[in-house]
Amino acid sequence: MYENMVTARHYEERLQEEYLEGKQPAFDISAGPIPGELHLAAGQEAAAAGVCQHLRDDDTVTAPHRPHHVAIAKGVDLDRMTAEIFGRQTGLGKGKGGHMHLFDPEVHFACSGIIAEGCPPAAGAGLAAKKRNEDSVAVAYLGEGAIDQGAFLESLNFAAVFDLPVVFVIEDNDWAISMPKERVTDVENGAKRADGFEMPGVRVDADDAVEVYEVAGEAIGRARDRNGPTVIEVQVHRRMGHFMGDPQTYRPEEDQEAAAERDSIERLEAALRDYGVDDDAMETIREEAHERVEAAIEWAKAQPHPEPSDAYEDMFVNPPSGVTDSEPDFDLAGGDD
Ligand SMILES: Cc1ncc(C[n+]2csc(CCOP(=O)(O)OP(=O)(O)O)c2C)c(N)n1
Ligand SMILES: [Mg+2]
Repeated sequence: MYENMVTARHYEERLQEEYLEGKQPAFDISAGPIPGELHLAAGQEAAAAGVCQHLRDDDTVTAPHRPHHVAIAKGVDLDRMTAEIFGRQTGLGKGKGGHMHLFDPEVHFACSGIIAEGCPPAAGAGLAAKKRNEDSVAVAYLGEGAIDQGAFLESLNFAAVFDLPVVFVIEDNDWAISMPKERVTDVENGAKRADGFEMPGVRVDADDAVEVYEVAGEAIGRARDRNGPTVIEVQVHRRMGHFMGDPQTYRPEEDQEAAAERDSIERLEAALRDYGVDDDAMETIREEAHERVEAAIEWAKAQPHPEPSDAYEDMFVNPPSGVTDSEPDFDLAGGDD
């Protein structure tokens, strides 16, 4: 868990540096080696590491727009994920999806920029496992800002009715962009959403990886043993803005300071010391994590960009009604239409 958490934290620190290159001084979001938005999850690593530690490659994980810590904990290929974030041809999605759309079929991982969108596919993966008589499970991650979404509530119902092996993990970082959760949600404890579907709902009040690990172990064990779904909510802390470049003018300074003080990585380090792990061993893990991150970034940046014509590959096209088998005829040089 420590290895995953420090890898994710360092990865994001490095992405931040790369992201800002060329974007200043006026913050041109399309400039630099990582074009587009970038949502960082620093401060949320415990929710990823504590849950994914229990998972196998054939277990499914879906994540939202803030996916790096979860992808790393699930074992997504770091090189190809990084190439995707840098928009390169050898990226997981051939450089077309960017950081919110990472898909790694090898380890059954997907994420999406549409919030709560991962819930129905996770329920689908749970249904598939049940029908195939396999003991794999599915985990859907979502933010506290997504718990009023229909996709989440319908997935809870579906998973409950069919007793599916699904665990819903809410990362409560108190904010949905600039919206504090108390202004939009009637419950303080999002795990209570489970009550309406007669499934267990557990909240982990501190972003404590060990506690998350214990709670998740029980939920995933239940799912694997065919005893149905669970909701887990973990209190995490958003150390950064909603996305890179967010000036956070809406956020009280005390809140930002509190998030910076409660560091789940330091908390785990203290726990590891109590378990008898010495600082040198942790330092070695950190050094190895840093090397892995540097190697992934270096590899990704040396990869080719997609060709402009690649934009027309791998697309779903809805033909106009009445047209069923015509081949699209695109003229890249700028033809008649
Ligand atoms: C269905 C949908 N509505 C609105 C948005 C725009 N949007 C992107 S992130 C976000 C807030 C998400 O907050 P939360 O779920 O708490 O996740 P966090 O950003 O805090 O990790 C919103 C409203 C979206 N992506 N999808
Ligand atoms: Mg949130």
